[in-house]
Amino acid sequence: MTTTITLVQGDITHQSADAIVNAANSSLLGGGGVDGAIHRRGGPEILAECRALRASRYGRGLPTGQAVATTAGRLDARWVIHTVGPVHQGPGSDPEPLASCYRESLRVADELGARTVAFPAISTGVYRWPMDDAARIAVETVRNTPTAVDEVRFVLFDDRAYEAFARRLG
Ligand code: AR6
Repeated sequence: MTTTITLVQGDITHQSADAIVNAANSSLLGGGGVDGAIHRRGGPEILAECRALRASRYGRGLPTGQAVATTAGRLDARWVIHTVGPVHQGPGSDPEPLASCYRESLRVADELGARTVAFPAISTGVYRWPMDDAARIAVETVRNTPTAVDEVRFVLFDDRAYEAFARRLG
């Protein structure tokens, strides 16, 4: 089974996919950036499920590098997979937690039976991960993770992000 990696520039909340990945924070209760956009456009059903997950499984929050799914409310998707990226700590930051976000999101996607998965550039906004390095980690990790997902689509918000990912894909 081969996974095709595609690139799109735009707003991930306008994508049609089986699963849309959210660059969340460990509270799972929303925030700014792509997280805010997903909750705004997806509607209150997503937040209600996140609250239920907090109450049942993640009383201390979802740890960095892990992923969990909810339904997708009004988005054109079946599921939102929430993952918590690491905050960049400066030069020499450990790439492993960011790689883990991609691996764990794909693991959850496989559990759900999702065949198309849209990812934003996790950690490259509020969490300040340098775009080129984040693109390298994202592309390498997806290429090296065995999965039944047919299409991994990176949805990049601006030119700079799109170009960084395009360079990595080659
Ligand atoms: N579609 C696609 N990409 C987007 C969109 C969108 N609608 N909006 C922003 N981006 P960020 P993080 C890009 O800050 O760095 C939140 O408050 C953006 O340009 O959304 O992982 C959470 O609650 C950037 O390249 O996520 C957390 O507290 C990328 O998405 C914290 O921010 C990620 O930027 C997570 O920070």
